[in-house]
Amino acid sequence: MNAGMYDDLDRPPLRPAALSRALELDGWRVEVVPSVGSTNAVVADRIRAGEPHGLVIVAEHQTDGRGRLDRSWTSPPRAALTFSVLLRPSLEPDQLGWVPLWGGLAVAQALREQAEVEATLKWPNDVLIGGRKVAGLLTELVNGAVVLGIGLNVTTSQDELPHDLATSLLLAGATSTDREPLLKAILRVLAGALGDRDTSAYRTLCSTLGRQVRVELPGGRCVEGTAEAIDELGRLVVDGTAYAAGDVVHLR
Ligand code: BT5
Repeated sequence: MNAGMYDDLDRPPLRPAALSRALELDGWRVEVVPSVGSTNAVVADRIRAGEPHGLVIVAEHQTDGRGRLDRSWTSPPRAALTFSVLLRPSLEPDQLGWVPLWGGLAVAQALREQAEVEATLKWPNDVLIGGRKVAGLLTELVNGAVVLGIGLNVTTSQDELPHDLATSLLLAGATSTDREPLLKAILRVLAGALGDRDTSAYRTLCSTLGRQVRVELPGGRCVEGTAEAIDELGRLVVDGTAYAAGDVVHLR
């Protein structure tokens, strides 16, 4: 498919006033911006300026979308939901590692509910449909507050995606590709997940558990083995050793 086939009818803009009215009731303050470098960077600046919990910055387009480890996140205008949430949760220190996992869980559960797709999670928080990545999350800590950045491919075509292991809701046959209800569902489920602090729902949707995996560790070292568990800190346990960060490849 060619990107030029998509026009405003296929990718309608978000309606900022309606969205922020609807989400205000749940305690979120939503701002929609037409174009920005990275929504995570905007929220980080707002944290430094003292902004309280609950701000959500949504960009119709990002010119410098960021992934983890200095990688980038790319998406054509209005084809995706790209947004960052400012969280100031009062957590026990051992719950901090769960925040990114609860973020991924919220996206997966909202997609199951709202778009009727079999979304699962690749540890720590890639959201997959049929083994392909539909959403990625970038969590950053800034002055003790959390920036939870979410990129969800909605109507992106295969040509517009960076590789074959990426997908979008449209490509995966979702029953809805309407970004407003999707965003509302994600934020509603996220508020619930942060409130419940339940660690079992994540394990249920985590397709990494029980798999043979390769973990590419931050220093460049790799380990291979069986993903046995998620421990109480949210770390992935592979053959008896717990890892707090890394890129996981599902081997089979
Ligand atoms: C992630 O990084 O998956 C985190 C992505 C977070 C993006 C959101 S958008 C809103 C907020 N503001 C930001 O600036 N960022 C957040 P990582 O696991 O490192 O994956 C990055 C890799 O995924 C890249 O190296 C590409 O190979 C691939 N990639 C890039 N764009 C993609 C897309 N649209 N869909 C699927 N994969 C993509």
